[in-house]
Amino acid sequence: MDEQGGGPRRRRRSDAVRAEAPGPVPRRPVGGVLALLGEGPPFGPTRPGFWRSPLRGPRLTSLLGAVLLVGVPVLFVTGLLSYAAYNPDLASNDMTPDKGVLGFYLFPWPTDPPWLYRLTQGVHVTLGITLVPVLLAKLWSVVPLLFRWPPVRSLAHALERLSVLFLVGGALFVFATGVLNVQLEYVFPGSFYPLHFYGAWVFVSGLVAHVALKLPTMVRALRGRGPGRGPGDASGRGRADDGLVAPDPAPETASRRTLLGAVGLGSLALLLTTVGQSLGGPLRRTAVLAPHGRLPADGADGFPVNTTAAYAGVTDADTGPGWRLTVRNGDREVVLTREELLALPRYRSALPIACVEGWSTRDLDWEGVRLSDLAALVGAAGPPGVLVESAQRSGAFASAALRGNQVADPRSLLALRVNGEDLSPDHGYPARVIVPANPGVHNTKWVTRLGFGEV
Ligand SMILES: Nc1nc2c(c(=O)[nH]1)N[C@H]1C(S)=C(S)[C@@H](COP(=O)(O)O)O[C@H]1N2
Ligand SMILES: [Mo]
Repeated sequence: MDEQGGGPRRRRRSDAVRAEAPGPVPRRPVGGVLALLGEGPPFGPTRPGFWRSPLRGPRLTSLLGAVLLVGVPVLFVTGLLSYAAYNPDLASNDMTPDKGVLGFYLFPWPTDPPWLYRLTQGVHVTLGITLVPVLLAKLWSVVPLLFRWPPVRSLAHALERLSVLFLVGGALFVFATGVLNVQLEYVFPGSFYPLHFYGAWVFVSGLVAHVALKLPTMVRALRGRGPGRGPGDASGRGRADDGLVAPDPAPETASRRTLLGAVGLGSLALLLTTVGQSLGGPLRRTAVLAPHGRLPADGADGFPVNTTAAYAGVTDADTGPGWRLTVRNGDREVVLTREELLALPRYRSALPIACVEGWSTRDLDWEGVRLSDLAALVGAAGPPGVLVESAQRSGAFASAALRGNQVADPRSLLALRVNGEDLSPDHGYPARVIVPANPGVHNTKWVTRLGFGEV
């Protein structure tokens, strides 16, 4: 390895200063601090000779970048849609009260098509997990730039590096929080939603700046012209002046094609061990990397359980014969037993459950009382939105607000039965909400109270 690093350059600079010594004290050029940094001694990974993989170069980086350039916008859009699906402008649903202008695009989440959230969130989680190897390979391909000396060469360069900080920091943060949320529960200080939401905006603003700066280089490298494949460089590794190509490469032990193949295989493996949680059926068992999207050991009602009654602190006393449903609209209040609910007109809806974690079910056969009928029971015309409360005493999922269009949809039920049987305790017995296209988390289980107009 090149132990001399930037030695000669440093010597030359001090010579220049000495030559001027007899005259007036030399003024540093614009950006004295920047110049000072430039005189720092390259050491360790800041030496150009430190990074020696012959695979790095504009073409590898551009190929990986192109994949991310297609994938990340899909992740961003489906992520924003997921946020909109929570109807956060209903105050009781808002997990990011400081979102400010970042909520500019919010719109009332529709109930059609009923599989909408199943699709958008399935794509979001599956694609995010699948892209992890591509992201890591992309970061590996540019890591020498992180240590390039001098760290800052000009104001423009400083701004570019700041955008890269947003980009890389944001990307690592968003991917890490996303994966952790799917794999574990409640590992976050506060809530996952604001972290992931704000992180995504930081990531994407860095990405926009980065693409604006790098797109021409990427296109040139992919077309096989420019620094990507200069004359006399049939390898496509590019000329050594872009900071990606090792000036002193180690002997090649694997080709760039092998590296790309390994990344692709890694992504494929992640895809195949994740996507079953969204496709369901026999494939659900293949979702070994999606712990919550698999069937519980007892196979309760044949579909996954998000939170068990025990975990939610809901006891038999809460849901036994003493259970009552309170339906309220202003001063009007009706209290019903489960028998009285069962005696109301009952309807059936074929609807899936689709969790923010990406898992979802086929259409299940729900049976229960229409939310719009319960609104009418207490004279709530419109109908207005409703605040749904459960027997669960704490936690963000103990209650959720639904919008008027969700209450009005004739397929929206306070479900009492599923797939021909009474709800199991873990699926929300005695009564739970099911609304088309609703994120799973708002299909509240163990419902005890419906407050119409209280959103
Ligand atoms: N009261 C209450 N309702 C809840 C939850 C909860 O934790 N508490 N989890 C929600 C989430 S995140 C999902 S995905 C669905 C899952 O429904 P299931 O467990 O019946 O499959 O229930 C929702 N209803
Ligand atoms: Mo969920």
